[in-house]
Amino acid sequence: MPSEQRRASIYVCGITPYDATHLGHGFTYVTFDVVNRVWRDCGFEVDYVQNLTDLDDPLFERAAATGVDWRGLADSETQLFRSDMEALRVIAPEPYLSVSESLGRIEELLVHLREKGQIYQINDEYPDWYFCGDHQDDFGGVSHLNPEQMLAVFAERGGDPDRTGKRHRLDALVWRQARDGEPSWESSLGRGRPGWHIQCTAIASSTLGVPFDVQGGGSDLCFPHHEFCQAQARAATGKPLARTFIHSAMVGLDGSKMSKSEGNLVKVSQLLGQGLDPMAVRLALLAHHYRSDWSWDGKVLAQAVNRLARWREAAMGTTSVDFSTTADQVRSHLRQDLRSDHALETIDRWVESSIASAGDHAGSRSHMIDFTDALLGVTVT
Ligand code: 5CA
Ligand code: ZN
Repeated sequence: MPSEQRRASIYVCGITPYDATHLGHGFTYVTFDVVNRVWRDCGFEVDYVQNLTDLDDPLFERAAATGVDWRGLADSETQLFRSDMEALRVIAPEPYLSVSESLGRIEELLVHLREKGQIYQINDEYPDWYFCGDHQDDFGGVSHLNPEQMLAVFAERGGDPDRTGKRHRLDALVWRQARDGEPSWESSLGRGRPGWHIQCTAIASSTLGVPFDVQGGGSDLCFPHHEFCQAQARAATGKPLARTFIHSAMVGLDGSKMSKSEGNLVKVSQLLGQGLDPMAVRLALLAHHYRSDWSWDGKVLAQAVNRLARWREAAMGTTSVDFSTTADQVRSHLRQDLRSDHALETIDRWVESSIASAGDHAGSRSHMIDFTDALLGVTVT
């Protein structure tokens, strides 16, 4: 729970813009949008920051493979992401900072870490910089993995445990020296570009201060990404980056994780392009608890379309059923464990009894409309 009265802060890891927003991203950002809405409903002023990973290998590789300019690819995918989020009624983070406009913040943090002896340069043809930190102290506090598990996951998720010249196999790249044909920038660590984890550490700590309340993202970011963000901030400031980490579950398709690299995507823009109501997509996402992995299929969508139609019917009709008790129950489901699935079922019960009992409780109808709009981001009018 937020520690400062009336103010809460959250940093959610943003997209790498090389392909369109899929339902897995949609689930993650709608989940944190509900966190934002629930906090606001509790009376907090919310500081919500998000990054855009517009400098990273997968983006450069996709641009090279398809023969397009990486900047153009990043810009057009970012535009599409923003319009998808708007359609899904996700409240926009502020600031929303790209890595390319945050190079100064990243360099400042790296210079500080260098002064403290927390990063070192490899002695070979490409003298890249690595974060060594203190691997005994608190490392593992985010992911709770043992060293063996860490090594395995590190290799799977972009790490380079076997790079020669590293002091420790888990040390993370923080500044990659320029290679021919790769985009690079001048800096006091040499010409190059930042590694992944340090990007988020720098953007989050410089905008929100440390420690802030929550760092969020999908569960695939727990290790190594969030573990390293936490370790780097601690090495730089002596304080944790975030007090709490929240990870949303993975959305799959046909039994495997939906991911750009696997290519098994259901894109938000595709569904909307087929004429699907964005509120049905939002309801389909909200029907799942944020900590349980789930798979997208036709049934999930059909249920959401049907649910939206029932909610709209109730919102447009007359009712004799008071909404206040329903509102209290929904609040409590959301505040306790972000049980959006139970919240929707609670509203379903009001909707069905409302449709079954026409009356003249007009205040209750408008209460329901405003409430679902504010707390769940679902418009039913
Ligand atoms: N740019 C980094 C974070 S700094 C990144 O992970 N980008 S991403 O485009 O791959 O993912 C964007 C967000 O969506 C991340 O929070 C990620 O954890 C989440 N995400 C990715 N795939 C899924 C999925 N299948 N289900 C749920 N969330 C997902
Ligand atoms: Zn991140």
